[in-house]
Order: sequence, then structure tokens, then C-alpha cells
Amino acid sequence: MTTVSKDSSPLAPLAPAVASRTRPIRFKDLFSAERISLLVGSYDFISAQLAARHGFDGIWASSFCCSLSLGLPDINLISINDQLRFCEPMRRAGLPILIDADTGFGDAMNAAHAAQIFESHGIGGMCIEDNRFPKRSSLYTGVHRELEPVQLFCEKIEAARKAGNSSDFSVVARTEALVAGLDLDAALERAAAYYQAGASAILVHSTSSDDDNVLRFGQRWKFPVPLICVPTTYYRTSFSSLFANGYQMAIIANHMLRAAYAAYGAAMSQVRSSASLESVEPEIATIAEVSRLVLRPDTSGGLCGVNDTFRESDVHI
Ligand code: SPV
Ligand code: MG
Repeated sequence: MTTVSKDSSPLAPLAPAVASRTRPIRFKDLFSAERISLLVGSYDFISAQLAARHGFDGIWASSFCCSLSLGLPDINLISINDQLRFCEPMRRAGLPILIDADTGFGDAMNAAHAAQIFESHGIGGMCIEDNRFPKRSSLYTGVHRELEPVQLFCEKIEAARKAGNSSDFSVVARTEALVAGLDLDAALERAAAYYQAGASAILVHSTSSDDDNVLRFGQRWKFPVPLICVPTTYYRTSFSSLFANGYQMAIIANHMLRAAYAAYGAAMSQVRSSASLESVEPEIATIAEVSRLVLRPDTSGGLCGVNDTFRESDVHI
């Protein structure tokens, strides 16, 4: 079945990247034998900058967070150009970006087109999931879930891998088998087929609060590509336990957005109840603190120089 992407782009297309911004990040270099790598779900410059400042390894351009920040549900509404618009400020944080490309924007040709565009904008990789278009967020409950036939999804992976000009662009294949209620064997079977189709890494998703299937998947995985997981619902599992059970990367998918939402709410509630800005002032970042993200002190101690994060030649994208 050929799937059709709904390109309801609420944002204007990006101009092509300038040469200095197209240096690709080798996403695959994030995987290490010594420790688990951590990506943070981000959706704007500040969330990406905080991920960099706190020592995380990369950015997950989360469809859940990017959709929500546009006031949209995570149901395959955001387009290739939307994702590029989100990545534009995020890449100023200097971390490699893995774009959450949902179902790949359509069929194999759409996925290949997306891979070409993302790579030409210096993005490190994209992740496509085996949900059938139009997907519904894995975190939404009460949803009937159908997966792509394995062969069709393999064609998407293969096409996206071949579309890139260099082997440095990663195509992560994500299986939603466990989310859709299939068993561990079915999930492993799908992932093995995606490996054979050329996936650079496998993302195994689960929305169970129990990590059992995810850990057993990691123990049984025998192929030489890294495993990634998203421990949103089995949040009690430590990163070291994920690593010990075969995962080289974990995605902290939506915590930045949820933390921001809680902090915004707490501050505004305090302003509303105290009917003044006084009590909230010590609770929030200073103007200088946030301005320093984009400016640096000039010689007289003011803040007017442009911060290094804005030097295009230094930008890691
Ligand atoms: C996202 O962050 O958009 C993801 C992870 O795809 S999840 O929301 O858990 O599906
Ligand atoms: Mg997503």
C-alpha cells in the first residue's frame, strides 16, 4: 500500500542552507562502547541549548514536542519543512540532531526525498517508524494501531539510505511492534529485517511501564547495529541498566517540554495569586542569564557582543 503524506505545513519552507552550515555531523560517532549516549527531545533553541549545557550527546527533534509547540497533536501533521524550521535554531546549540521523521512522510520515495533534504541541511540522521500513515503518537491511549507491511517499510529504509550522498547520514529504523501489541519475537523479526534493509540503528519503542520486553529485546539482539530506546513510560529503569542490556542510546523524549510547561505554570500561577511580579523574580532566570545564551559581555561589561553560539562557522549541525 502506498501511503500519502499530508503536508499541512504551518511554516514557510526554509531557504537552502549556506555552505558553512552544511557540515554533516556523524551521528554514528555518538555511539560508544563505554557508555550509553543520551539524546534530548528538543523543539527550540533554548531546549537544545540546555541539552548541550547539561552535557547530553545530541538532540532528538521530537515530533511529539514539535507538534505540540505548534499547537498540534502528534498525528503525522508536521512536514519536512516544519522539521527543518525547528532544526534551524536548535542546531545553534552545537549538538548533532536526529530528526524524528514519523512514518517518513509517505512511501519510499518520500522517505528518500526527506533524507536528501535533511542531509543537505547538515542533519545527522532521521528516524522512521513502522506505523502505518497516518500514525498516532505512541503515547496516546485508546488508539487502534496498524503497522506497515515489513517489505514496504524495508523499501523505505533502503531508499532513504541510498538517497544520502554519504554514508555519514544515518537512517534509524524504529519498530512499534511492542506498542501495537505484537510479541517480542515479532518485534525482533521486524528489527532483523530492517537491519538487513540497511538501517543504521534500530529504535525499539515500548509504552509499557514494565521494561521487561525492552530489556529482553536488547539481550536477544545479535546484529551489529546499535539499539536505541525511549524510556518515557518505564522511567524507573536506569540508563546503566539499559546499557547493560544492550542499548547504546536512550532518548529523553519529552521531559524538556514537560519541565518547561510545569515551570511556566508555576511562575504564572505565582504572579496571578500575588498580583505582583515581586515574589516570582527570585524564582526565574535573570534577563542577563538568558541574554547570555545569545550575547557575550563587551569590553565595558555590557552585553552586546554576539555569542559564539551565533558564529556560523562554529555551528555544529
Ligand atoms: C517523540 O518524541 O515524538 C517520539 C517518542 O516519537 S514518543 O512520543 O514516545 O512516541
Ligand atoms: Mg515522534
